[in-house]
Amino acid sequence: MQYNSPITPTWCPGCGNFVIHASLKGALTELGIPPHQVVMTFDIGCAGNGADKILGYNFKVLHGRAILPAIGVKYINPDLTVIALIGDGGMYWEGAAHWIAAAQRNEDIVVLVSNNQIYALTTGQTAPTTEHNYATKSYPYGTPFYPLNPVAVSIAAGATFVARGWTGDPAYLKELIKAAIKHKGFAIVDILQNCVTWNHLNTLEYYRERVYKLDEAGHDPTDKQAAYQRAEEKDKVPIGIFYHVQAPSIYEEYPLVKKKAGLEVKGRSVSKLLAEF
Ligand SMILES: Cc1ncc(C[n+]2csc(CCOP(=O)(O)OP(=O)(O)O)c2C)c(N)n1
Ligand code: SF4
Ligand SMILES: [Mg+2]
Repeated sequence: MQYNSPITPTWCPGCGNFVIHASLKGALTELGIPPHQVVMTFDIGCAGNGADKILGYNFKVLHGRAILPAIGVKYINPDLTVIALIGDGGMYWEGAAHWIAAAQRNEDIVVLVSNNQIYALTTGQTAPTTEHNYATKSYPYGTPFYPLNPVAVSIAAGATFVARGWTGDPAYLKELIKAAIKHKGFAIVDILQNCVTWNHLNTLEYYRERVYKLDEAGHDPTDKQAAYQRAEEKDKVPIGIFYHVQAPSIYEEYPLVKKKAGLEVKGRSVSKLLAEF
């Protein structure tokens, strides 16, 4: 496959990140997008360690900051496919302000969240999506608060494409990623990712008993209230596209933003600055 990297992954055997990368490679390949037209920004953490495991113009950034360079790249070259890959800790806590702002502004990027419901690389601390009462390194007597709902918050913030995937169904995940890439505007796929080392509650078996597909349940992704109701379900876990509408991106609303960001920096041409650099 043209996206395969020669670097051997260091993830634990059975880690859901293998599935996410396989689904992403399949999605890009089936959409006919070559690696040189893709820029991927990787956060810190096990998810972030995928930066050299898939070909593309990839780079790693500080924890919680993967969205910012993605937006910058898209401003300068809107023809590129720009994808930020982030863990649940980096996205929903350290990077939460960037997540909300990018959704509000309908920035034209794709965000894929490896949501293993734990801080994995730092050996198993409570994350924003950790289940109530689950005992972790940081809360050994059980996580005292309730998990954040990434789908509901993304919709409320203004995201125009909001989906949930699961590493137990790679083919379905690939289709969700393809739909996110094709979407014009802010697209987020919260991916329930099994972490075999630090999350012994939300396993593949746990979700296998609970997941169902929204498109097979007659869900209308243009219905915002229905999307919220599905997002709030607890006993069953819907996967698929919760919310999908077309809305102007920040470029279409404010063409001057694109012109200024893409062509000039304080009155000087970007190409001239780059030549000097
Ligand atoms: C600003 C900052 N805070 C904390 C850390 C330490 N740190 C490194 S990886 C990590 C956990 C990341 O968890 P998550 O984003 O969920 O990714 P995962 O490892 O679970 O894939 C943390 C807290 C850091 N590198 N930078
Ligand atoms: S600790 Fe968890 S998330 Fe990290 S590589 Fe291992 S299984 Fe994957
Ligand atoms: Mg995590």
